[in-house]
Amino acid sequence: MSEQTLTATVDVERFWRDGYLTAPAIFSTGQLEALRAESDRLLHLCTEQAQRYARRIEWEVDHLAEGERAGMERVIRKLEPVSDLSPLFADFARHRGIVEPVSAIFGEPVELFEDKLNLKLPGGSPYPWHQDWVCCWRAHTDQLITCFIYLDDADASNGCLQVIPGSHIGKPRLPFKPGSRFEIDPAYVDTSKAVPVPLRAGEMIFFDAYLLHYSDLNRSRTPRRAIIYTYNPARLGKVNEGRFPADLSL
Ligand SMILES: O=C(O)CCC(=O)C(=O)O
Repeated sequence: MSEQTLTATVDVERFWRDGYLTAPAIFSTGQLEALRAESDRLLHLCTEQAQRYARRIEWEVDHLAEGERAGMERVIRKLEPVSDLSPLFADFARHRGIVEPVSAIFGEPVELFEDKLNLKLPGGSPYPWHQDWVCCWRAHTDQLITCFIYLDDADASNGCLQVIPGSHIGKPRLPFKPGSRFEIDPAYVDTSKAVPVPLRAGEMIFFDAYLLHYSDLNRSRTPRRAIIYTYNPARLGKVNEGRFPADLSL
């Protein structure tokens, strides 16, 4: 695909109006299979050597309601970061089909800020309504755009992303639910405006760091894996290099 074709398909105005934008798959079937195999490899590696990779692992049991934990004791919810463990995921973070739309939205070149692999295997936990900058990135710039690339078909049954269009406008810093440092107070979330964004494997959603988003429990028998890359304008530099943990040697 030529550079012109890639950037021409990006509706920048719509992104800034709605706070998100979906995009067609950029990978071949073979590439998508390679990404799923790489996800399986990392999952196996980190499950087998959970102590060593402890700093990268979020466990499902720490995020599921009590009645939903049976059988999920050793299931990984998220691995973060992965680009230093996986040359393949590091390479895809630089893929033109991802970097160019993000650059088109910012209007300038971009640098990778964060990368993670969200597994959401069957029975996988919800992500309550949150804003990424407010919960997680306050120590950094808020000029951040995330690209979520599904490795599996995602719909309401396996917990596709849901968003509230326009909720990023004005960069609101909504208050947390009492007792949480992640979830936004439900009084500030108009769920009647929520829009599920079902996508096929390989398709992508780009979104702003203030956009309210959510995903439900995976109630299906199929995984809903996603590789997630976040970018900042390159002129700010590599602002989050400290995210790579020293793995424990046992
Ligand atoms: O994987 C998901 O469904 C949501 C992920 C998300 O919002 C996050 O990691 O901040």
